[in-house]
Amino acid sequence: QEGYELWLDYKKIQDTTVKKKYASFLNNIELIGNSSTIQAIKDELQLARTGFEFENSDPSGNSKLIIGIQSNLPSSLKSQIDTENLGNEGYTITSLNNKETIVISGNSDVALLYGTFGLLREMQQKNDISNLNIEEKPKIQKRVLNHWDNLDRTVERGYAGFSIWDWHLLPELIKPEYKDYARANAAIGINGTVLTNVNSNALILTPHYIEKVKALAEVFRPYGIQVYLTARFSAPIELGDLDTADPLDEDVKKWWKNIADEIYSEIPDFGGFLVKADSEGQPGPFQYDRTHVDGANMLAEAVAPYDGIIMWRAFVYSEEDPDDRAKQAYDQFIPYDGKFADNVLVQVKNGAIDFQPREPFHPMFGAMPDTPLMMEFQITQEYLGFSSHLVFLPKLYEEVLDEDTFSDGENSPVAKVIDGTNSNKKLTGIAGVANIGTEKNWTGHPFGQANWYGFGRLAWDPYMDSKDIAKEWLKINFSNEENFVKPMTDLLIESREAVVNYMTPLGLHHIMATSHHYGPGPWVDDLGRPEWNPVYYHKADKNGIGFDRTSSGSDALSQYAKPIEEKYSSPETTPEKYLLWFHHLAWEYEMKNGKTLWDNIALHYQTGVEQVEEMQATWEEMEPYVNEREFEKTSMLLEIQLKEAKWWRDACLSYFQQFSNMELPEGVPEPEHNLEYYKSIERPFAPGINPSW
Ligand code: BDP
Repeated sequence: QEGYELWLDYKKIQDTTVKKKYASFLNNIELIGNSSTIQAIKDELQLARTGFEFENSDPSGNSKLIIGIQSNLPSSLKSQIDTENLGNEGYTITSLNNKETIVISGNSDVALLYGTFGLLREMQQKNDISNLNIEEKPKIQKRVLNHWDNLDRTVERGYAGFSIWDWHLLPELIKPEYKDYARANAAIGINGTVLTNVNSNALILTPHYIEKVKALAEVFRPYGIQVYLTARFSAPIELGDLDTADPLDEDVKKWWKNIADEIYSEIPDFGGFLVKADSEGQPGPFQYDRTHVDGANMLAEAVAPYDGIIMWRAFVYSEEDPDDRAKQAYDQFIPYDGKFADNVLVQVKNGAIDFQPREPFHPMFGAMPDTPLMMEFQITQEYLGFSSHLVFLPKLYEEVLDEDTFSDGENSPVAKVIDGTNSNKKLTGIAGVANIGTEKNWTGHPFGQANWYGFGRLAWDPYMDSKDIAKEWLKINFSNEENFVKPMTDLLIESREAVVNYMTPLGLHHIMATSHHYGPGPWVDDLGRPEWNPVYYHKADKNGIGFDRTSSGSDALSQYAKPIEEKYSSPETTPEKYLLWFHHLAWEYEMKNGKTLWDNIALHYQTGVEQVEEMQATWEEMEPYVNEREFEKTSMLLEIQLKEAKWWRDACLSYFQQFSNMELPEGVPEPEHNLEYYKSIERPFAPGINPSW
């Protein structure tokens, strides 16, 4: 009822024919092997049988489900199952023996677990399983959640309660949530989790905490999930008795090696470290006149003997650098292409500013052919209405993954950069900043779960269609009836464009209110650093609006490949969705539909509001398919979303209108209040704020 089960809610199967068919396999299972992962498979199948209510169905007929790694299969089956190219995690699900046998196979027990979840997913969607021939293999190696969880259990930019890691009671108390978290992640192919905030606390590296981390790692291990931690660069000073954290200092190197030795002696499959250095006040190598490469490679050396990796973040922008913030990460990192150690991934946010409702892809993708780049998406909705707005993020992720970087000629989408296709990268990765907390349903908004789910699915296969993901999730979670799935798929897909429209249409960005980033604040101009202020990003004045990133402006455009640079250098050929990201244009500028820029901005805001109204109308019809609590909760949340979409529209249009001095076009209502009113709205409490900005 509360949504705690996530996508592992094995609901009773009503249709008797379907039920009989599925039960005939699940009631006659041969599971080959003996490990904690095999036990996990067994447990999961039992949960499914109970949930589906198969227990009392006859195991009639000769149907059988066989699960085993290829080399362990009975010889009659072995020759029929080819797992040679599946790597360690890929699996096959095959119907054999006149379709009376289903075989799940692969090369490791974890592959079998993935295959089992694969089969259960088919059943949850009530798909036909009579002739299966599924072959799946993840396209990206490190598929990782990033928790921005602090040791005091607050969650930076977390809107679903407190951290699920109960540090106080670990390692003695192992909450059932830990295992359920692992199951949910394994079911969508996530194989790593960074437990702590990128703005990190060195204490996590002390034996006291490592013992707790170890306890979690033990719960996750059977599910193929590795644990990672964030490493605070200044830890040798804070925890050791060193007076420097200089990455080239021998004592510092030794200190980190010791830490690695200690961690690995407790957690042999520890994944490695995620590091935010020299960014937003976090310590890093710069203080010692060293580079990102010096810092990353020093840590990489410490974990290399154990196959550990370093995920070094590229989210950097400097106070001293007056240049366009969007350019800075590229400028800082490009010179180091090819210089990072083999076990370093450079982790890059999807866009060059910061997790906006829409950004063009980060120009680093495609510009570092000799460095493995890891994608960082945000699942928690920092800039997209927290856990109160329904926004289906896989649509956003897909847009980024599909964008052509032209790095290796045409058809070099971001997906090919991060999955290694374009340059045969040995190490590949993708991260999602989690939206998980202690709320009963994990994510607060019932539809927040779809974003966690969708992130996992795309991490496994970055070429998946977001529409298919939406359908899958809707069927598993609610109902597979066409009258539900069809309109709700449209709703999910459209929800992303709705939020862009009512918050930041036509390439506008970062005009959210101060520090908490909730609600509109295009007028804010008094924050400590210029690039923290919305006015820096929209640059509205009486001559027009938008950030000129062409050669007549900051020239950030030149960081992209030539075909993009050429196309976007003129507003006429720039995709309108990115117009004001790259151009500063007059309010009267005529757009493709023959209307002025001002009219288009206003109409987009209005469309955003109308889209939320449509979402509401659709949802009203869905009552028969959804449990009462989730129905009610989502209805109330949509009401909030509508109110706030109007708030965004009215506040932004009142503000921009002072500069445009133009009337609102037909169809856009006058704001209910004056600008002063919108400016005066304060949020007395907003969760997840880093107190430092
Ligand atoms: C920004 C957040 C801030 C994070 C930072 C980061 O506002 O809380 O610490 O990104 O990614 O989006 O490091």
